[in-house]
Amino acid sequence: MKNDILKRLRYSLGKDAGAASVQDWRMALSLVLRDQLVDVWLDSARRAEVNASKRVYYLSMEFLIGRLIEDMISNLGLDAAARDAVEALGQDYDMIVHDEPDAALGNGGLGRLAACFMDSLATLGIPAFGYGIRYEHGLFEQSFVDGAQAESPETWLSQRHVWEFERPEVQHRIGFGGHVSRDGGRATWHPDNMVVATGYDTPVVGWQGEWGNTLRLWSAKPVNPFDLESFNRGDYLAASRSEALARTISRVLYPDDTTENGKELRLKQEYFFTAASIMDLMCRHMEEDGDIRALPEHVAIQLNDTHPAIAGPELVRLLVDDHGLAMAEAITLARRCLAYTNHTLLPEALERWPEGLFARVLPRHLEIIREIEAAQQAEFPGSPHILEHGDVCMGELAFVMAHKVNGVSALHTDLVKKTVFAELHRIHPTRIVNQTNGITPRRWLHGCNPALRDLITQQLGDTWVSDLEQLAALKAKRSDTSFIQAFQQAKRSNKVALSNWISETCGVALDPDAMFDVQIKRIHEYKRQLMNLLETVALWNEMRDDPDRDWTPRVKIFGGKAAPGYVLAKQIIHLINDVARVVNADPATKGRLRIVFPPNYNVTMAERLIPAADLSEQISTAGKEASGTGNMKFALNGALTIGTLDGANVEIRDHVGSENFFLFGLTASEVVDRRHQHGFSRAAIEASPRLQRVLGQIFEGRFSPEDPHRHHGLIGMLYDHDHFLVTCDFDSYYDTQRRADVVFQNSRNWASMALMNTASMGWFSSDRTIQGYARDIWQADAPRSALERSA
Ligand code: F58
Repeated sequence: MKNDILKRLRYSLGKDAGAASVQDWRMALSLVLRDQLVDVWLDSARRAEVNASKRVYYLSMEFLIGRLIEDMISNLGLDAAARDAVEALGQDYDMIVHDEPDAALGNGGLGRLAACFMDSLATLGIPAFGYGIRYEHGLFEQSFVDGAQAESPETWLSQRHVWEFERPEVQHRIGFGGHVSRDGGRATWHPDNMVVATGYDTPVVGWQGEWGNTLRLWSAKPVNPFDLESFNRGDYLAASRSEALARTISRVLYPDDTTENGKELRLKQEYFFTAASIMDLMCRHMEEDGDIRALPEHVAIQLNDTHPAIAGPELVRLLVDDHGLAMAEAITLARRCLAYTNHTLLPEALERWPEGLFARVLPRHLEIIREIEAAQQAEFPGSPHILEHGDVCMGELAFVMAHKVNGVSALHTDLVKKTVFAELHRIHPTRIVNQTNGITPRRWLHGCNPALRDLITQQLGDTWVSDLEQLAALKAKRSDTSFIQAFQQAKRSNKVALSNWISETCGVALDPDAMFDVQIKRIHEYKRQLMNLLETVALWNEMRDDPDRDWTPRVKIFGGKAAPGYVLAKQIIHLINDVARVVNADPATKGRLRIVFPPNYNVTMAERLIPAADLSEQISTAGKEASGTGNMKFALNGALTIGTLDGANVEIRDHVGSENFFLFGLTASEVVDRRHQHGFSRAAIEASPRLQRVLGQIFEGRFSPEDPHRHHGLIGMLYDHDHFLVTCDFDSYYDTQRRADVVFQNSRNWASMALMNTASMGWFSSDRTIQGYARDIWQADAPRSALERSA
């Protein structure tokens, strides 16, 4: 390996060892690893073709993959070899693997889920392609300027992305706009604008390197590189206009996880990657099989939310306009290939496009949507409309064009049936199914938590990594003193490492024996970071009032980005930073309370924070968080959860036991009832002197003396429009936190509760989730050996 690295350094990067930077060493090592992936990857592709296997196509606007180097090393079982080789070359191994920038091609849970699914598909040996966009700029970088969020562009591609293979020969022309002509019954779309989608392939090799799938990301290029005539005239801007326009499509990840704005570009991005993917898989099918009517036997297309919902009309368009099928047959055939995952009930996040915009950008698709609508109404009169109030409703479109629709946790699926798709569910009672989310244990335990991984492997051997339910055997160790001590020791070493990192990056010293209480996720009103902060201020007050009490020392850790246009979320960030500044400077609570908010939360930061957490904050308003997946990562790594009965928290609590979970707050149905009570938030505030005091302090500028009015908007909102019931759940949350304080003081008992969490989380492996999709939705089997291994 050492020689291979030197060879790559010299012949692929053109450097000699004396002149190589950390980045050069990292790239040389990565290229050596990539070479080792290629054989299994190509072999897997060949086996899928020879066996005419059904392939899964996972269409997602987002793949939040983070760094790949450590995944690749450990999936290939090369941890020791890679370290030895790099050290033999006199280089710092940890520095080199930490040099890789995060591929942040996603906003949050939905994108990270797609990445976990790619890992599980490969580990289970299910032939699959992930299809998405190769954004030039991923999720923006966050910094804090005087406590306020500032955004700057992310530039992951400024260094070469070493894992990918550019495929200049894989190209599809994608049209926009124009008009539709008719010749007899046959329609032809004449777009007035074209771009080319070019594929870039990243191999995704599963655990122990037995199977490899492809993540194919599309980049937009112009049809003609530039306009030579304008160039020769000296008009250089005009010469490159078409190139700039084409490239805009894959330029930036849409950074808003609240509303669907930036309309036209976003719609074009969605159509761009969906059409390229559908054309790509159709070409593959026609080459391999040749019978278009056999498509559903060979193809399962999963739509990750409605973002690729245009896949339905696009598939129908190709079947009718290019392959000559009748409309009714095309719709039925397309439906047999398609399935749709819903990730949200929030009305503002359900996509609707103005018909006028659609007519302008995708005129033929709008006609086809009208036909789909007519067919649905003819068969099921009174069915909810796809075209409504001048909008194209993408949720209804995705539902009608899918043979299965799934929610992402038991509670969420139940609410999907009762709310957003109640009427469609009545008409199609077997279409909605549940597939509770999961997380890959390779990254979220084996990779990120070596201390705990080694302890578990000492006990169980290493087969748990691809069969996570084996962790249940650890339950027997809950009263085993020496095992519990080792378990505590693993957590403590992670907390020491995190403390060192926080001291370097934030300049705040932490006590590793304090309770590390962590809330990391996108900043959103429904996720209630604000409630966590109000509770922190209340705790600070009480510590100051009663300094002699035996307080449990706490470190409150926040992490997360706010969508740039989401004003309230940005105000919450500012308030957290303002409170942190005052509390951290207070000698009265020194050593007992600390607040840290490291900027630019991303996958890599999650990998540092999660193994070091004692308490996991999963405190969304019940009924609002579809599932959550961070909640699973924390529990798997031995944190206790403080949480509401929301999303997958419900199932986590069922698995780990109610005695090992700090439950508080209103239930989803109580939330609905409470909202109907006039003046509910003022009543809740009046009933809570503790909360009144905190709100008063913030309102008076106690934490922002330089700008005392800064947080008036937020506090006013709590009095008058507390849509997410922060005020109603506050007291119950505060009391539950104090109960957690008491439990934490008995560290042995806390550790055995934490162990019960780790030991009970096997079911939340994304391997289980993917097996559920394969069985209930895709009818796609893994080759025997992979299934046996995971059984
Ligand atoms: C998340 N959705 C859910 N959307 O909020 C979370 O509960 C769930 O666990 C996760 O999906 C996986 O199922 C989410 O992350 C987005 O980020 C969208 C990005 C594009 C705009 C609309 C929101």
